[in-house]
Amino acid sequence: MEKYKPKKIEAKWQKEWLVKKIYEPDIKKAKKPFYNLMMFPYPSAEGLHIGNMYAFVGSDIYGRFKRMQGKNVFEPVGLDGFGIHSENYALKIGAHPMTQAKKSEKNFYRQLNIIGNGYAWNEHLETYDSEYYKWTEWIFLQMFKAGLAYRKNSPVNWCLSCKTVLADEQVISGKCERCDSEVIKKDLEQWFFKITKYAERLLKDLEKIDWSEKVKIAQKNWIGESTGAMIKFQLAKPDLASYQIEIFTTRPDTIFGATYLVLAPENKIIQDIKEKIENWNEVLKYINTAKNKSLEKRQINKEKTGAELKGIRAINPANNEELPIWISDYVLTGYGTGAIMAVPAHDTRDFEFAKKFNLPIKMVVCPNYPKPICPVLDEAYEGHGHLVASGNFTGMKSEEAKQKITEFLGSKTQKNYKLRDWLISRQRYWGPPIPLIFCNNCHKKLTEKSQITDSKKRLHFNKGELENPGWIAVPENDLPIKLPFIKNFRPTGTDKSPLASIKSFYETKCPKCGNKARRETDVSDTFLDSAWYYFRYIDVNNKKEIFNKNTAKKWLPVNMYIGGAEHSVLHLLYSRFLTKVLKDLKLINFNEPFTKFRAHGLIIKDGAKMSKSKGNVVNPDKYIKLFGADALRIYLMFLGPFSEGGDFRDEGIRGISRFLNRVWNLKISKFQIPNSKKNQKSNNQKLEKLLHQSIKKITDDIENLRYNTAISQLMILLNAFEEKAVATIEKTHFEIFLKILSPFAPFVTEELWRQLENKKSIHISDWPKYDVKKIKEEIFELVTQVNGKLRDVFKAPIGITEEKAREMALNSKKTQNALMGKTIKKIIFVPNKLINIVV
Ligand code: ANZ
Ligand code: ZN
Repeated sequence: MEKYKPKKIEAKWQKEWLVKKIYEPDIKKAKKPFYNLMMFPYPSAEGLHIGNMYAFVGSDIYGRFKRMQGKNVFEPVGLDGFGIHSENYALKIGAHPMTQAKKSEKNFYRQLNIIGNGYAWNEHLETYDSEYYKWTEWIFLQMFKAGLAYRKNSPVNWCLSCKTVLADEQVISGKCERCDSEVIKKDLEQWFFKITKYAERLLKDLEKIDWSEKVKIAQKNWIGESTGAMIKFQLAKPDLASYQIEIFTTRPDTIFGATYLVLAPENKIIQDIKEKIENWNEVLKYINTAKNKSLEKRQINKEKTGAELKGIRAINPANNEELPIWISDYVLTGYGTGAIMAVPAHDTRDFEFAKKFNLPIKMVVCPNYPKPICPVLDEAYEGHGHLVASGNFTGMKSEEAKQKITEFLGSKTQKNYKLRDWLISRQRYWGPPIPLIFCNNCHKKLTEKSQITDSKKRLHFNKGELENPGWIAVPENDLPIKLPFIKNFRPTGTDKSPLASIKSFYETKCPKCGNKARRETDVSDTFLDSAWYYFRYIDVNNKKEIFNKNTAKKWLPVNMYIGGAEHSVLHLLYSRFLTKVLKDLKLINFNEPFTKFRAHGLIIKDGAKMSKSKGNVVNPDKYIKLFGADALRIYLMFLGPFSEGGDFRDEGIRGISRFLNRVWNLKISKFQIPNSKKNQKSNNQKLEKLLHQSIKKITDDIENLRYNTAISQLMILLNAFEEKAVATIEKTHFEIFLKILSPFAPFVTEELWRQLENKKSIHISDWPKYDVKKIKEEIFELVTQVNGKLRDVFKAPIGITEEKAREMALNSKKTQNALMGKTIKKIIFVPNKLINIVV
């Protein structure tokens, strides 16, 4: 008999599976569709490392399991090869991203084949393929037409190393999500998607989806809903009386304790009233230093800084007191109104600021009412209590006063969100062009008053065009706007993409009026590519539409989505947003893209997360060559619970390889055909019981992604098969064993299964069911009687001795009560049934 040679059998089955297309569901006709998806990878030519493989294999095991349970599993794969990540890699190795992409793709797909995952290769897709990005552009157009894409000048995040703007979600603790370099603020005009319009829905619908809790919490915090009021403070100078400063507060109940206002340095009103600011030079200086600090830096910065707007005062609408106005970078632009009323007695940040600049601190919420002896504050009291020194509201509970004071000021309670709009344009080369054109002529028409109404009618401007005068949508028939091959693709470091110097690209005609016009030369953020790919997988060859509606109805939303938790507020939020937009565009009939999401753990190597930037990457190829993909798969899944990851130390793989060798040899040494039940009945019974217990446990474990414990059960089962007492193994038993091992080790199980003369692949066979009768624990209910009358019942092991049974019976309170004051005459014991005490 042959030895176990993983290399040989793995190559053989890889080929065979591709030819027989056993992992291709019938997309149109499938009766029990199950969309099993792994988060979109963005590999470079360095390819898959063990950490990536860990995630992919974990997702695949689940898919294989569902397939065997009778579902038509769709497990597509592709790659996100557009974007800064791939472009940076090309820059690093001195290649062109367009040629590099093809190399990376080839290597990546090769690796995906050898790890043994059951992919539906017919539906692969790559984001840099113009057949794909045509639809990414199309989505941009729909957003624009629906008024969900707009251009705005504002301070934005700028990565010094990537030389492009970044969305807020891409700035992690003040650093670039991609390259870890410092992010500063720049004033630029950029394209944004109105994700804030969906804040409430994004928050509410979290309740309806089955996702890892930590991811839901991260999204909730990022969306950051708070309830409060907008309150207007009039400026005090008679000639400034037409100016108002609007603030957002979650604590309107504390308004009588406001002792000054603070504006974000960027707040527009400062520029409007600068003539009246007596110390303008000092204020301007402060504004300029604040400008370049990233948002995170401002918040991390403990030492409060600021400048007073001298000569200007605001009137507190609650008591008409005049308050000084300051600017400080602890107030953020883009949140609320970019202005606050400072209540130092009840807000820690205000307290620190007041202490530093010697501003009054006035306590208005007292925790120990009705004895309004307010404690002397050495820190802000942020809790609730009763109002003091608050005019007519004095004595009222602060929670109640929130509503009452809001009404009294003629304002309304409202919700506010931390979430900001998605900055979508990038000053880079390697991405889908933004399908818009700027036309000077149309700009004029839409801004010169006399012409507006007339042109609007004549030229049928859409919502986006009306809201962004001069910007014209590319006609859908002209898509895709192909990204040209250009030699100098390096980021320029200015606010322009390298495409801005390619005349043949940007020179064009206005689709509305035919005049000379200029294409947008920024490209869109990669996160747009990956926010919708799961819609395209189901219909990759559709030339006419983004996807077929009926096919989408059948397959979506994704049933099981597995991926990294680091995308909690990036990819996972953008995808939810885009799905809601597609719903509103009536392309789909559901609100959430991923019904179930589970975050996988991370693979640690030498104490750090395995990643290219950490330089601790392990390439799976070497291990696959040595031990086979099956061994590596099991080794990885055995490291710990899938949701927690584990520490990669390669010593363990040998052990797993031995395990697979034992499985292989088992067949040789103990296999018996045909099914004969004559010998060793009791041993086989024991084995059968363990087998059925294992089916139950492993079914349950896989469903809950506890792959590590499923594997230990398989090991226990193998030990039992190998026991000396078991001389032979029944075919059906061994087949069951192979089936429950197959999601973990698809190759070796397929080989052994076929050697048993099965014609069809094990991977499309039925998942075994366990027999409840066979796993019943060997216990019975011991009935306890006194004079033939039932007094108590115990669970006892079958075969319990009379002595033990007697002890149990006599220890029972109920029996003791019945025996009270009586003498025992005799005890009758019926094995495995009852014990009767005669008195
Ligand atoms: C007065 C007040 C009194 C406040 C008090 C708090 C406690 P959330 O939404 O939970 O983060 N705030 C409002 N806009 C701000 C901005 N742009 N930058 C920095 N801080 C801002 O908290 C909202 C509270 O944060 C608001 O309520 C405001 O301070 C501050 F005893 O107003 B509060
Ligand atoms: Zn025009």
